Amino acid sequence: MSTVPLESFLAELDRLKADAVEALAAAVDADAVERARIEFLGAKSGRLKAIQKLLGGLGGADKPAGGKHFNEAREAVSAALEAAQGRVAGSAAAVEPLDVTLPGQPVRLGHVHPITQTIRRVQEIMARLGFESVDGPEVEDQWHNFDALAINAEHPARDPLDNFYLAVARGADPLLLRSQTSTVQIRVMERREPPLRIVSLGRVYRPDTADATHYPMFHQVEGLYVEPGTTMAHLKSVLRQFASTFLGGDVHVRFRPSFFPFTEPSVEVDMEWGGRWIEMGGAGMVDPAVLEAVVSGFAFGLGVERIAARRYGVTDIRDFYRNDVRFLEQF
Ligand code: FA5
Repeated sequence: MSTVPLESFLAELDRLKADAVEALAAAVDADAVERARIEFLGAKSGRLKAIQKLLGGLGGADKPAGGKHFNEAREAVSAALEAAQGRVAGSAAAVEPLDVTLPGQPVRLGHVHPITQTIRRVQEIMARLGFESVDGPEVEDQWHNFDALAINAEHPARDPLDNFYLAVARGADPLLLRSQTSTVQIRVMERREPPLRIVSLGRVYRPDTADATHYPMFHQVEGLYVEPGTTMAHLKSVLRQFASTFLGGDVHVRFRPSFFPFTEPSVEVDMEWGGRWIEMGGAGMVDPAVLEAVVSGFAFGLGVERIAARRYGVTDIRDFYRNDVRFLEQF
């Protein structure tokens, strides 16, 4: 029996391996993979079978090396076959036709957050009372948040521990997250002449510890009314009309003497709630020093979370910000 040289046996094996891997990689469907399987791994006339027959013709000393290479080649071709089978099975699933007559997956719709609902409702009620909605920036300079409101340099309300000051370039005037919406009173009066009837609703920030009636970020509704002949009676009348429309029924509104540097006289505005009085905001006649004009006006600033809590019977304003869908879904 003629001896088969090891080199030509290995070359034959390499060619077969390369052809098989190429054919299997190119196979686009299950039929093509099956044809390649028969060609290379077929039990009767597969090319691997033909090479296996040559093994017997190798010289005795070459047989172990030849057998080892043969086994490796067979494993490589089998692995390529498995990969190709997996690939065409996957693509068969992917092209499975879509049944457009099946019922759709319902999309879960969210809805407007109760605080946003409150803001929109307040704007609507105040618009009917003739108040136009305006906006102001949340990042403020000290002039608009303090100085222009007669909160002078020594005033404790400016304390770094009571405000969120922002880091700015050395030497520049520090900016801060506004601590009240009264800033918007100033911004409006800088641009416009009386008569004025505006409301501004937006976020304000204070490093307060969160509890049932406090949160470090909350919203205020600021009102400003400037017109000759305005009195505290107008202020109370507007707040009462607002409160009874927003909260429904005959809500009791109480004024308590207080102090704000930019109003004179100043009051705290309380509303009755289940037999208790809750502070909803501050108000007063705009101080002539702030108005810089011989015209009278009033201003007020109420906490939006507090009036929303009162309206919806929520006992802890932190619930508005816990993002618990079971809570939010109720509104
Ligand atoms: C002011 O902020 C004044 N700018 C209000 C004002 C406007 C007075 C116009 C005069 C004229 P005060 O700090 O009291 O006032 O805050 C007003 C309201 O904001 C409070 O009554 C309360 O309802 C709400 N509030 C204050 N701090 C918080 C807080 N941490 N969380 C939730 N609500 C708050």
